[in-house]
Amino acid sequence: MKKIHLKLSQLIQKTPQERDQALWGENSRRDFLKKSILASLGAVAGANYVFANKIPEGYIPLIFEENNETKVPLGKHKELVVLNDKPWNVETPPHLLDQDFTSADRMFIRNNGLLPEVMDESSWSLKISGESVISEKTFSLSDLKKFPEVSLNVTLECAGNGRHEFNPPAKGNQWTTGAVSFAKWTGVRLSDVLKDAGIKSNAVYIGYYGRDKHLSKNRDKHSISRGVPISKAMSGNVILAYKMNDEPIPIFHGQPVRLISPGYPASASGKWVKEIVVRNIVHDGTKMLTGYRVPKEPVSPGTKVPYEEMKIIESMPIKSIITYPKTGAMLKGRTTLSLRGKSWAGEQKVKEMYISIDFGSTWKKCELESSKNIGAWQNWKTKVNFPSKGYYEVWAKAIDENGIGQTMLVPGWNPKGYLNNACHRIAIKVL
Ligand SMILES: Nc1nc2c(c(=O)[nH]1)N[C@H]1C(S)=C(S)[C@@H](COP(=O)(O)O)O[C@H]1N2
Ligand SMILES: [Mo]
Repeated sequence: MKKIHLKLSQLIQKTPQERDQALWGENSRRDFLKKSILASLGAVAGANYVFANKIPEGYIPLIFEENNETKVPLGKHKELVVLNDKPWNVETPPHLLDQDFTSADRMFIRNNGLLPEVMDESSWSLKISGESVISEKTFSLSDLKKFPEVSLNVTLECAGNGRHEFNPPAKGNQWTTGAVSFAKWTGVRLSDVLKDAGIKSNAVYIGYYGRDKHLSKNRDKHSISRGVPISKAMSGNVILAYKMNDEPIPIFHGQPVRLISPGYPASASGKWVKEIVVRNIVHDGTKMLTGYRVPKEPVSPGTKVPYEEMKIIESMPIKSIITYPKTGAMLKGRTTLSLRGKSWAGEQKVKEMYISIDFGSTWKKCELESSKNIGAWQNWKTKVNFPSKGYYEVWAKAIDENGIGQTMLVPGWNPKGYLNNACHRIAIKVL
């Protein structure tokens, strides 16, 4: 279980040493948590845990979690959370994702290298090359715009979203829930462009190269170069986008052209793209072999797994978030609350959405919007009635069209901490 920072001043009058001893001492941790949390409910929450008897053994109510405060990059919403500024890695608190489409100022940033300079659109070009292309070809932006224009509503989620919960911890950005966005992306189908250059029958994968620089500033090194299987590339739902939410793409998100691979880890959606290679092998660009893979078979936490025993992550798993209200909301003088949020399921659709206010004992079905297109998130909403004053948590759970649902707590451990699709939870107090 991850290390919890209790807000001591609000909890019990102990020194930090005594607290650490109590939390991490050999035999007493679980007992301590259970007893002290339940015993000090009044003091901390200022209210009763109405479903205290339903709280799973060892579960730590959200009210004990800490926030951090940081500076955000230019143009970004001040409530975004900066995990790293070299390279920029910035996440979005769930309540800021309540919009229909995530606005540019709220969109999370995941950079592996250094931000490139803003490019003059008239000098931008895209090269199509690789062993499995019939004739290498270069397209200007106006050449590209001659292909039919398409728009897709796409959820982009970093495969490492939720990594902070894995134990033993995985190296890398400690994303909580905020490495996800939803935007309308407009551009042309990658398949139209590839057909124009001509694809050999031995093509198995495509890979992208972007204009961002490697952290070492070595011009021959790429910070990341990933891709998708040729079947996905040719499916018509992978696009070369030049607009985001009907505007030119902002520099942080790939100006002027970005690949969009709906349903896949967002790392397959290359930003600042300058070249697409059509490969006769599974693309072996930077972070294809070593990153974005999970064990083929479940492993016990902490196991070292060689990359050959792992598989490349393709469609992302079922997931959901509560975007309204914000965690910590207080209800004064009423016991009903409208809740809403988003759910998505990689290349699948979300079939059902549920919430629980009693730590997962009972689940209430929510109203769920149908999917706009492959890779789009679906809005959900519901109303809940809280039986009395006190502290509650709302847990949200989505189920995909194959009947696969989210786990309540962290799912299968993997060395790099990918694919944590545990239920999102928020704290509510009814006063
Ligand atoms: N060229 C390039 N493309 C990239 C990246 C990058 O570092 N360089 N990061 C990838 C990863 S890991 C993610 S999660 C998404 C993040 O997209 P965003 O920053 O627009 O939210 O971009 C992907 N595309
Ligand atoms: Mo990512």
